[in-house]
Order: sequence, then structure tokens, then C-alpha cells
Amino acid sequence: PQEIFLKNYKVPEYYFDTVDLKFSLGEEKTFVHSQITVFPRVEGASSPLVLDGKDIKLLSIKVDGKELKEEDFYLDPRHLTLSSLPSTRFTLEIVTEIYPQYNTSLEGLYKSSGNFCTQCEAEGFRKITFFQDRPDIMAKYTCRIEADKAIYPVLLSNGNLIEQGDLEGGRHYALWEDPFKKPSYLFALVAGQLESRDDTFITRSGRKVSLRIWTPAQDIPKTVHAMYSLKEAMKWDEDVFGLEYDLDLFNIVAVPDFNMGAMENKSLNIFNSKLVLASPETASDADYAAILGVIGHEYFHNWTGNRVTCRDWFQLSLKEGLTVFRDQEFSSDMGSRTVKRIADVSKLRSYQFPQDAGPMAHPVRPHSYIKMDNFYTVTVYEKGAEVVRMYKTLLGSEGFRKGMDLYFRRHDGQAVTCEDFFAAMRDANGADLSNFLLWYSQAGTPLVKVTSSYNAEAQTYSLKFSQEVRPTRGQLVKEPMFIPVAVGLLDKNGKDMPLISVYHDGMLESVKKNGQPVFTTVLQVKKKEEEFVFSDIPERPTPSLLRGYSAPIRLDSDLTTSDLFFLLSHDSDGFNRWEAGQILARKLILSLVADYQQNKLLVLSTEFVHGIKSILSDSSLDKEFIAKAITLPGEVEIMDMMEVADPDAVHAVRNFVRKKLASELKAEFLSMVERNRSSEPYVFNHSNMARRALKNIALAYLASLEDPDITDLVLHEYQSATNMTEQFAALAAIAQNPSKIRDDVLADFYSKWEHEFLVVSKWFALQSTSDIPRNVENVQKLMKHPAFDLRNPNKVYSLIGGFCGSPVNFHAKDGSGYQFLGEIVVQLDKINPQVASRMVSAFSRWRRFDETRQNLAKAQLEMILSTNGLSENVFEIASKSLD
Ligand code: HT7
Ligand code: ZN
Repeated sequence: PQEIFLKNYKVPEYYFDTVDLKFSLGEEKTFVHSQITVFPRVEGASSPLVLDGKDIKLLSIKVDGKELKEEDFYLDPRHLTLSSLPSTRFTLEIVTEIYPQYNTSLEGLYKSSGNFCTQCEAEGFRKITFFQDRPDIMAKYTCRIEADKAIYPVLLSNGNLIEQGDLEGGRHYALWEDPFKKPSYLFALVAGQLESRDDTFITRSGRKVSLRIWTPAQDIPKTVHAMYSLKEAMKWDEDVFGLEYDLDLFNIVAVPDFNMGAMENKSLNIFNSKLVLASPETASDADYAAILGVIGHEYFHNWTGNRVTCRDWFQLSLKEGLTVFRDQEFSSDMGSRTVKRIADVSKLRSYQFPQDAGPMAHPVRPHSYIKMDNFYTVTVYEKGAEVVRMYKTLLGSEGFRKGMDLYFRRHDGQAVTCEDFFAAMRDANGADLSNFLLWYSQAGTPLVKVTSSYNAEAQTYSLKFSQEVRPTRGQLVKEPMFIPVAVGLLDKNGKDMPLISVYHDGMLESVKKNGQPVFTTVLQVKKKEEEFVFSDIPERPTPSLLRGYSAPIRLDSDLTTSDLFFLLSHDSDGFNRWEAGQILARKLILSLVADYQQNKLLVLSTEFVHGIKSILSDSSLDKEFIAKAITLPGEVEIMDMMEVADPDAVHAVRNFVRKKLASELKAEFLSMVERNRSSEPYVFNHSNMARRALKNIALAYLASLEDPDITDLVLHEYQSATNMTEQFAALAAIAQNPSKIRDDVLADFYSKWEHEFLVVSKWFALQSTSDIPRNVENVQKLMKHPAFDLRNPNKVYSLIGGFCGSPVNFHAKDGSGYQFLGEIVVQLDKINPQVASRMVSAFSRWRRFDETRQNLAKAQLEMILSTNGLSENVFEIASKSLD
């Protein structure tokens, strides 16, 4: 397979002006007629025009109406190369034949539950017709769709519907025109039996926009929340960024077969049904929150991604990092900012940190790829969002907004790079962002060490920073990064001290804002070693470092256990309050893991139990914050901090701590369940979600006790629940421990919900992630369950992805988990390479484990690589994992 490099980017030799597509959709064959107006970048230059094409049958090519002679084109398995072309603007017509009904890759044009739909990002358009399938080719499109009227009554594409009518033989057509230039990856088509929920949105300039959410008829009642989310997102983008929607129609279509979450095609977003459909009975609070965030995300792409797009796929984070940041901010504004930040940072630590420390480590802007699909990663998305957040931290809200405004002023309608975004931020603020661009090019999580000292005589407080980025694949030497560290100092009563000035680099700099002292200031750490000295500090403070998690780094400070308990109860920065508890929990679990490995008796510190108890009883705290604060760090996060990851020890110790807390605080947890019941109908809002979160975590703690009275209580919660959030939490609590009751309740849940595809996926996930011994056998059985289907990505993610996410069974020392995954990857690769390569990624951290596990995992990777006809997707991940 060929590796593609950022450094080899070349501007296209030809541009496309207009693209007129005609689809004739059929059960056996689909014909695609494409008419493109082409112009050379340099008039008179006679370069060949190389078009991309994959798995499509070429029927004819015409240039300016004349069939091309055989000697003037060359077809290979991936390209169609045209030569002897006119030296000025010309018309190119190409007819292809495709077979969407056999397309199980869910890329290009395919069928989902009998309906036609498309997924063109990143390189799926080339599976529809021959094209320069790259994002810097932007053109205006029309799309005429012709299909059987009874089977496909609804025909949708991008832009405005300008004509429709009936044809002979029971067929009909619709003609769509998109007035905005777009790259091919934003093209979309949908044809099928669908109904819509309709609404309108009036933009702040008074434009009336029709909103339509399309699903099969029976699912329409489940689109209320998606419509609410869309309207909130449209309003938020106007309020916060001054960005209005630009067409008269916005369509969303929900499909059950989709490789990722959703796709931002211009005015025709296509969504995985999981991220559209919700009712209180079938969707949990987490689902409701995810729908809000993803509907927002795809809508926000209309400006960050569509109006201004990427020059090439290496720049993916330009649109994805920025749009994730925007959706995070949107969700924060719709709920609790602190809780959202905690959730986002937890995700970063559990998924992105391990990626950054493993063989798949890559910069936010990768330098090379074999298959672009493999780079839709937590690094590009989540770390990319952290990079955008750092601009805001450094420039302030107003400065950030000025940068965004300039970015749109300069680049509307263009395909640009991460440097263009950086330049807009810098120029709009006249800011010195020196080596900030390293965040785009250097992989790995910086490790920052901080030591502090107080000088009572001089009344100064010093923070000394040192930073290191470990070598990653292909990047052995690293430069120091530009790290914004937001800092506050707490006095002995836990109040924020006023900050006035800081000595740095031999200069005394005021940190005041508008002549007033501040309570948080952002230190710009840029060198390998650097000191900042706060002046006018009358007593030894407790530092609150990296407030709000102001940079995506690992921080190692000299805070003592008592400092951390102090911050846990006093820090005015909610994120750092939570963080103090997490650091304490991580330290505690790691030291117990060492005890466990030496067969020592495990003892839980009473100080820790009291810390948790005081959070539980603090009525001034937000309930969702409490739920987060008493959630122990995940097993992956803990294993990530060990020299050699030991899944069995981490699992045993985390369970021990959970159970011990449950028994010490049983009365508190019981009262939390009691006090947080409600007989009101389900409402999705912060206070109700917070209440349910607290009740559910209390139930989970209690269930770990394996006490028959508690089992009765949990069963009662399960049976009396009127919404999925509480019903599923009770089911999960019961399912923790193997028993007849567990089996019965799981069977009961399935029989209640077997006709709800999305609930069945939850049922699969609950069982696959279970830590019960030898769970691989249950998962193998579930693969044969009539509701399981290897062709449906949601089911694969639930059952196989879920299993890999449960360390104790996936990393079973007998290799059973690895062998199971190895076999599935080979099978799945033949159906859907994108999904198979997501699954194979579970092996990539194999070097973190002991020798026995290493050998077993490595053998599976080698087995996968020796398979005939392996996709490039899986090849790239498996081979880089072995590197
Ligand atoms: N921009 C979208 C990316 C996407 C995608 C990429 C590769 C393969 C399938 C895909 N489906 C959607 C999603 C987003 O908004 O981030
Ligand atoms: Zn996106």
C-alpha cells in the first residue's frame, strides 16, 4: 500500500466549476451520469487529468460532447487518466455503473434498510463516479435523482429542490441545486420510504428556514429531541459566533447503518439513527446529551468545514478540532460547564492519551497516512479541540471571537490549512503565539513537572516548570511546547488570593485586568525549564494548577495529599476540585495495586473514605458534579500510569475500593437513592439529569455489595423505572454479579425491547463489557444471537467494541480475548474495512503488557497481517502496531 505525505501536497492541475449529476437508481444497477465543466489551472498547459475511481464500471467518457478515443484515456484499478485534453475550459461527461445493494463498506452510495444513502467523506465519492476526489476541488453541484416512485417516494440531495415530477414506468425524479461551492466529500443523496418531522427556524436576519428530520414513519415520534437540539444549535451559533444558516432548507436523515456518528453534507446531514432517535422510554440521559452535542456538531460544520473547508485531509483537525470545540461549548452552555469539562477531559485521558503514547501516535495534523479513514481519531478530534481551546485561553473570549471573524472574512468559500486558522487568530489580536504551531506537528502528550516554594520574607511564591515530550514513532527529538497554564492561589481559608504581578524572564509583569487584581492568571510556559514568581503573596498558598484543564498535558506537581484534600473541598475552580479527588484516587489505587501484586492485605485509607463522604454530604454541590466526583478513575486510565499494565490487579483493586466505599458509606448511598427518586415524567434538563446520575451511581455502588436486600432494592428500581436512564442503570447494577437473577433480568429486558434496534444494541453492550469471568464465551454466544448482525456497525461497536473495552476479559491471560478479536477482524474486514480497522486498534497497545500477553497479542496481529486480500485500513493499523 502507498503512504501519502503532507509534504508532497501539490495544487491541482485542473479545477472544476460546475458538476451536474444524474442518478438512475435501480435494484440491480445504478447509473451515474456526471457532467463537469473543467478548466486548467494554467491555460495552455497540457497535463493529464487524473481522476479517482474505485469499484465502479466505466461506461463512457465524452469531452466537449465527443466520445474519448481509447488512446486518450487509461484506466487502472484506482484512477482514470485522461490525456490530449483541450487547453482551455471544457465539458467532461462520464457515465458509470454501480451496485449499491452489494456495498457493505457503507462508503459511497449504499443501501440501509432498503433506502439508498451516501457517505462520501473522506474518499467515498470516487465509489460513485470518476472525480478529482479531494477537498480543494470545490464546485457548484446539481443532482437529478430518478427512481421507482413506490419504493423510493422521497428523493433528497444538497441545496434546494428546483423541480420534480413523474416519469414513465412508475418512476419519478427530483432535481436539486446547491448554490454553494463544495468539495465532493459533502455531496449527499438519499432515496427511500421516509417521513419527516417539519419545523421552521427564523434566523436573526429574518430568513425562514424549513427544518426536516427524516426517518421511517414509525420513528417520527422519537425525533422531538433532535428537532429541539437543532433549533437550539442554530440559535447558539448566531448568539455566540454571529453565524447564520445560509439556505432555506435544512434536512437531517437518520439511517440505521452508518460507520460513524453523523455526516455534515451541505444541507443534508445524514445521521446514525442512534444520534437522532430518542424517547424517554428507549434512550438514556447520555443518549439525549449525545444527540444534542452531535446535532450541534454537524450543524456547526456548516461554517467550520463547509463554508470554509480543508485544503487536504492532513488538515482534518482544522474543521474537526474546531467543530468539536464548538460543540463542547454549546453543550456546556446548555448544561453544566464544569461537568461537561470533566466529561471531555476524562474522554481525552482514557482514549487520546493512550493513543499519544502508543504506536499509532500522530500529531493533530498527521504527516502521512495510508488510509485517511484511519485518521478520524481522538487525536485529530479531541486533542484538536484542546488546541482550539488553548487559543481561547490565551486570547480571551473576545480575542477568540475576533480571530474567528477574521478567519471567515478571509477564507469564506476556500479550502485552507491549519496555518490559515493560526494566522487569523494571531493577526486579529496582534498576538505573539511564537511556537504554538508545534501543537499541530508534534505528537505525544507533554509531561510538565511543577515544583513550588514560598519565601515568607520576600512574600513571593515561585512555580518552577519543566516540560518533556517523549519520542514517538518517526519523531525522536521534540521541541518545548507553548503551554498555557491557568493558575490560582488559595489562602489558608480556601479563598482565592488576589494576584497582582509575576516575575518572569527577569521582568516583573502585572497580571491585573482593568487595573484590578485577578484570581486566575494564565502563565505561558514555553521553555524546557521556566520559573514564575508571584509577588505580594502574604502567606504560603495552596496552588490550583492548570485550572479548567487549560492545556492537554500530564501534570506532575509537588502537591501533598493534604493539599489535594484541601483543594477537593475548597477550590473555586470546579474542574480542579474534581481533579484533586481524581489525583487522590489514582495515587491510592496505584499504591493498592502495588500491594495487591505483592500479595499484601488491601486496606482503604479512612481519609479517602471521609473525603468521599464529605462530598456526598455537601448540599451546596451540584448533583451531577457529585456523581462525577465519586466516580473512580477508569481502569484504562490507571493502567496507562503503570510501567507494565496489569489489568487483573487494576480490576481487582478498583473493585475492592468500590466495594469498600459501598460498605463504609452504605447508609449515605441508600439515602441518595431514596432522596433522588421522582415520580414526575421524564424531562431532559440539567437538574433532572443530575438527580438521576446521583441515584444511579449510588445504586451501582450498593450493588457491588452483593447483598440480597440490595438486590431486592435494585430489582424494585428496575421494575418501577419509567425511563431508560433509570431502567438501564438498575439493569447494569444487577448485571454486575453473575446469578440467576442477572440472567432472568437480562432476558426480561430483551423480551421487552427486542423490537427496538437501538435498545438491543445497549443490551449487547451491557453484556459484552461485563467483567464476569470468561465473558468471551458469552460474547461468542451473542454473536450467534438472531439480533446480531456483523454488517451493522452499531451492533459491532456494542458487542465487539464493548468486549475490547473491558480490560479484564479482553486481556485475559490465556489469550482467549485476543484470539476472539483476531478472528473477528479477519471476518469483518471482508464486509466493512473501516469498522474492522476500528476494531483492530484494540491491539495497538500490546507492548504495554507483560511478556505472555505481548506474545499472544502479537501473534494475532501477525495472523491478521498474513491474511490474503487484507484491506489497506486494517493493514495500516496492524502493521503500525507491530512497528
Ligand atoms: N465529518 C464526519 C466524518 C465521517 C466519516 C469519516 C470517515 C468515514 C465515515 C464517516 N462518517 C462521517 C463526521 C464528523 O462530523 O466529524
Ligand atoms: Zn465533525
